[in-house]
Amino acid sequence: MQTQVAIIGGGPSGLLLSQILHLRGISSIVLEQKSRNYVLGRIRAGVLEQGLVDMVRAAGVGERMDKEGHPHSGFDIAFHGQRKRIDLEGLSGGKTVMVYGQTELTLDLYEARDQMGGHIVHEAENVTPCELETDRPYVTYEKGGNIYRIDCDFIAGCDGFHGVSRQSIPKSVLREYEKVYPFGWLGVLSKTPPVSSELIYNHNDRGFALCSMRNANLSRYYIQCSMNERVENWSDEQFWEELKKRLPEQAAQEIVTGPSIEKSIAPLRSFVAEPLSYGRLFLAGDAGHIVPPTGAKGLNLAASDIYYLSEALIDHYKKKSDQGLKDYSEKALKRIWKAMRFSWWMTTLLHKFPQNSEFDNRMQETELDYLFSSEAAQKALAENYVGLPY
Ligand code: RFL
Ligand code: PHB
Repeated sequence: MQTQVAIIGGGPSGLLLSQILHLRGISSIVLEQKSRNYVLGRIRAGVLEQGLVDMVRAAGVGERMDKEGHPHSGFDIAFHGQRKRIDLEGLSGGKTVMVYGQTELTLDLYEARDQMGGHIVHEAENVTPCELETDRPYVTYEKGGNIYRIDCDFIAGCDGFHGVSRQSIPKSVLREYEKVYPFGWLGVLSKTPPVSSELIYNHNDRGFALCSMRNANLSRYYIQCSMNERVENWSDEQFWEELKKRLPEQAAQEIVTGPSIEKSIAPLRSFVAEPLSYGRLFLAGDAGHIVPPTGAKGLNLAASDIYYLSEALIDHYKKKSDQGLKDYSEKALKRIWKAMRFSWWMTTLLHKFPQNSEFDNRMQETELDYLFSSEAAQKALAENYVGLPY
């Protein structure tokens, strides 16, 4: 087979890239290791920055998001019996975020690609990017016992943290930065009305908790748990009981609980690979970097990578300019490191760190106290939460 851009990974990064390129007349084939149902069964992000919302609309897939998504103009932080609203809109000069599930966005992208005759191969095994250093790279994969080859001009590595793309860059070229946090998040999705119309980030001596939502009758809650925790050890009752202990009194009293429809544990990690390009391979999204979910930045960073990469590819094909491709890694990494910093800061601010000294704990409390009392500090938070400019 032949295409202009071979895209490895059919998550939000790969699908969004494929859709944007299609609208500019650039062909692509998406290779996804899992089935479509498996991809659509993963419950992940829920908060979209304005930049991503704009991209989704420009890509012609914003209709359902605009109908069913919920713009949020603020969120709460609770700690030691206090609850402070961060007025995102007021503090950021009018910007808001959109609550719309990554699962829904991925479904919308699949449907758009189907309608436009997009070529997506599911259950593609042993995907291997080859000849990256040459100007005729190709990708091989296996399906149904056969081996296939796709010749292309470029390869986009959109295959997430565990994908093959990053591993194809020689160790001598790749530099990796990593911080693994000594805890995870246990998340529950339930068909219950959210406890609050806006998100609540809770700092508590028993550990962090987050109240989020997908819609008026679908709630998403998370509690910080130990790294070695197993999801089987948590009944729904135990989850709700622990969550209530970490919420402000009023929220604990008002929360509506019910059976979980999904329950999973996610480890918390910060990770950056440099550079994000090697020859004709370009990494985007979780393939190149991971943030802990506390700042709601993972999917949004994937979107800004796709913004820079799609512009660069469009310049290559339409303006015969390769400057964007040359600059891609450096440009994307500038924004990535800032989101890394913000996600690390939010994580450090709000979680219970088992190894912390009494001094460390007082610093954390003082940081929260300062945030609650300083508009300048809240402004910095809001500016980052709604998303730095592309
Ligand atoms: P994905 O979504 O991991 O998709 C990669 C795809 O590549 C496939 N793949 C392969 N395909 C072919 N060959 C191979 N060898 C392959 N290896 C892997 C995989 O099957 C998969 O389909 O990466 P992508 O597209 O870069 O998207 C990134 C986002 O998924 C991720 O950053 C966010 O979900 C992170 N995240 C959040 N981000 C936000 O912006 N806001 C949030 O509110 C937010 N909340 C979250 C989150 C992530 C979480 N978890 C579970 C880690 C909450 C949680 C709990
Ligand atoms: C979510 O709704 O899944 C969510 C929201 C905000 C975060 C992380 C996850 O910071």
